Amino acid sequence: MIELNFTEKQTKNVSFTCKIKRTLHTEKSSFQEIAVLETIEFGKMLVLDGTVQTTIEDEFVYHEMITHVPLYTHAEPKRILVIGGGDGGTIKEILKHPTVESVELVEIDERVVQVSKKYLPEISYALNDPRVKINIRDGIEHIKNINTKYDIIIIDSTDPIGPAEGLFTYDFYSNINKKLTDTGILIAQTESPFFNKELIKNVFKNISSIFPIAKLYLANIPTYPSGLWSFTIGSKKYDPTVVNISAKYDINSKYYTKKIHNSCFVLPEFVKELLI
Ligand code: AG3
Repeated sequence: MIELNFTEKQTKNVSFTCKIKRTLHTEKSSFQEIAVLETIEFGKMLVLDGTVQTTIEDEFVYHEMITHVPLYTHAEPKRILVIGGGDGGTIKEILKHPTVESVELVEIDERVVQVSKKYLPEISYALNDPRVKINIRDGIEHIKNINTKYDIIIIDSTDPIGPAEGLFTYDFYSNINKKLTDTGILIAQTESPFFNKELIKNVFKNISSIFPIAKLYLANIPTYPSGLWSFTIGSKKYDPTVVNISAKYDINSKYYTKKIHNSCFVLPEFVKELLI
């Protein structure tokens, strides 16, 4: 029997391999190499430039955690902007919140949206919701040029190499700060505390120098490098660790719970050390 495998080289010295049934799609867009694979353990998997973005089996951890922590922290999230996230997984979680009136997705690569719509409807279905506006544009340019303000801005980016590099910079966060309302919240995916220590340190330093409240939280995502993943919040008013969420509406989720909202901010010592 022929055995097919996909391998992501997570670092120079560590690789992640999983057995696949077949390749559903590959192409080279103007920005990156896009692939959809059918894996045995994780179901369909979206791969950009050789790195795992999301899979049917574990997408819920990342998409719930990048969304529900900031949206439950805010008293009344109405207008949301997602930068990146062309697969639509974050959008599907945002729309579970009854206060949300509009969501804008700013994705640089139109092909990621189209491929996700075609091959990953389980994740991308909410992209067709009437509350969602899709803008195919560079997030950095968008943030500089818009006149609207948002309650929450979510940076659902790829790794800080290639098209997403500029999405991890001081200037970008500071421009985002200007496009948030007075009670606004920024949330960014910030990689692995095992493999991206310098990045986490820098991002946290930058976000804490721009926002009065900065916090980092963790979740377990099996298909991402090291499995332990971080998210960083910058908030103008609401502190995600003290807000009383127990009184709030309930939503359907598989990873996020109100208890996890509080516990995800409890950090191991080696992670805490990155934040000083
Ligand atoms: N964005 C974060 C993916 C980072 C994974 N890194 C890696 N495999 N080296 C996910 C986008 C999902 N909407």
